[in-house]
Amino acid sequence: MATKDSRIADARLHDKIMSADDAAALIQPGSTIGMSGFTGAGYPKVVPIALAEQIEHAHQYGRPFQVRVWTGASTAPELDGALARANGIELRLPYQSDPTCRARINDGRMEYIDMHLSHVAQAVWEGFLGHLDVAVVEVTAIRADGQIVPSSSVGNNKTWLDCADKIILEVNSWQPEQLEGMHDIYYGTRLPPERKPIPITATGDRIGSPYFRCDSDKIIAVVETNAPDRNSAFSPPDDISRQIADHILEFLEHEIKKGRLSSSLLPLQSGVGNIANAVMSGLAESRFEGLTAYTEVLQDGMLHLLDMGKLTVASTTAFSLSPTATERLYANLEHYRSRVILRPQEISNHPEVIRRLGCLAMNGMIEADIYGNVNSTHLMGTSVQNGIGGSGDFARNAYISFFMTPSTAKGGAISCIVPMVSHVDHTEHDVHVIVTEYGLADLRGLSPKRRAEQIIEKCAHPDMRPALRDYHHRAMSGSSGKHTPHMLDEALSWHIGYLRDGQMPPSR
Ligand code: 0RQ
Repeated sequence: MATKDSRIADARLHDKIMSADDAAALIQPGSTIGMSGFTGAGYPKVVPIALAEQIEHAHQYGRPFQVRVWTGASTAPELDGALARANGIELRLPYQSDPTCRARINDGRMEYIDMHLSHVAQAVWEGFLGHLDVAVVEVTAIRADGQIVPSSSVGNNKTWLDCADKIILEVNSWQPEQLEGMHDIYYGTRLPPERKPIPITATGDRIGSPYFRCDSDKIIAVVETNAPDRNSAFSPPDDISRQIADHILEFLEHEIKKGRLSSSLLPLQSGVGNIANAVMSGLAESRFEGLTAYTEVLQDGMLHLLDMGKLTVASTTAFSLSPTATERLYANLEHYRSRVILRPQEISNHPEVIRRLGCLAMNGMIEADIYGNVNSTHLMGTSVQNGIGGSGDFARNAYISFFMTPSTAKGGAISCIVPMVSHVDHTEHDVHVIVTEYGLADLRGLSPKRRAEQIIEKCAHPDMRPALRDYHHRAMSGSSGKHTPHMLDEALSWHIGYLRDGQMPPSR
């Protein structure tokens, strides 16, 4: 039964309110589950843990029990961590950043499909991913008319609610009721050939409803919770992040001088992590005004820009805030409601909209090669770190696409600028600007050989430059093709050298 202060106003659901254990018991082994959750926001807090316990219990009695888990993006230890530790995940998509999942994927015990985040909903509708059995979705409230107030992330929840056979809702009273009205759930997407233009022409446009629709007959369980999102604190920008941010700000000033940008820039997209957050801090100290953001995660730095009034509006699919920033946001939701829009990830990351608005896309990377190909996902070519996330949605369609990294990793043992990346996520065609603490290489309008000169001289660590110059020089004379000169037998020897001897570049 609903309690006095229940957020479940739809009386039809009152006899479906139950404990997490009872709800999890309704999930069958082998199910495909669409769960809410995007960068630690809006994920179900208790049903996945209860499910993990039931899986462990089944395994103790020798009964096989695994599920396939689809989400918006990364989640939290209570979801990915708990299910992975129980050996409960057969397949995971489209993005994760959980250490236990990562270990299991990389030792071959878990299947992982690493997808562009904008592709997921359409792939489900098209049937490429198979049948969706159950949706487990955190929500803020259920209205008397059955419409649902979404939570702190939207992700793929609209698609899960529409496509799943059965639905389990977690109604989390930790999420403030004042979130109501912030979301913009667009129900106009269609599959080809019925597809129509998405009518967003400015970052702040609202084109949908504040609520999810949901067939209440499909709801098999409603679980009441009161638990915080996983909010991790950001470390204050270190010197390297600050230097990277400074190079980007200087570049933006240069673009304004050239008349290619105005002082309100273009809608900003900023990826996950401390470097992206440092760039936002740099923007706070800059002279730029009237900024907007069309992005997929709203981090602390962007909230600060909103507070200062420098950022006028932010469109996102999820919050990814520290505990203190969450407190600030949740204490002032009336103020932020007209300035923040939460959209489904198929819209926040939609190539059509990103191209139309002309976003400035800023994403982290693991390594770039001298010709500008970028690896965002793989360590040493074979182990996945997180996934491509939304970086590809934005990079290919941005007005300017930036990729940022410290020049070296592992205490200087690994160069993040290499002759040939060990895995390609973003090709040379999608990468406009590469930035490290040493400088910024503007690759627009340059042929491969000219790009190599810029990347080596501006971005590589000075200790790594002689070996990179030497490689490029020898490749220019020894390569069979002179358009993108490579010594193919040597191209990946940097990585091989590190794997073998723990150092790169290879000693010659
Ligand atoms: O390993 O922790 O074992 O030391 O890689 O490196 O420096 O902590 O990475 O947090 O800045 O994230 C690309 C992963 C960078 C991120 C990536 C090792 C390094 C460490 C991680 P250890 P850092 P950051 C919006 C957009 C794709 C998704 C995306 C990412 C580990 O930005 O996931 O952009 N991007 N989404 O030591 C070998 C190298 C290395 C290396 C670093 N060259 N070789 N190892 N490492 N460089 C958000 C969403 O889509 C949700």
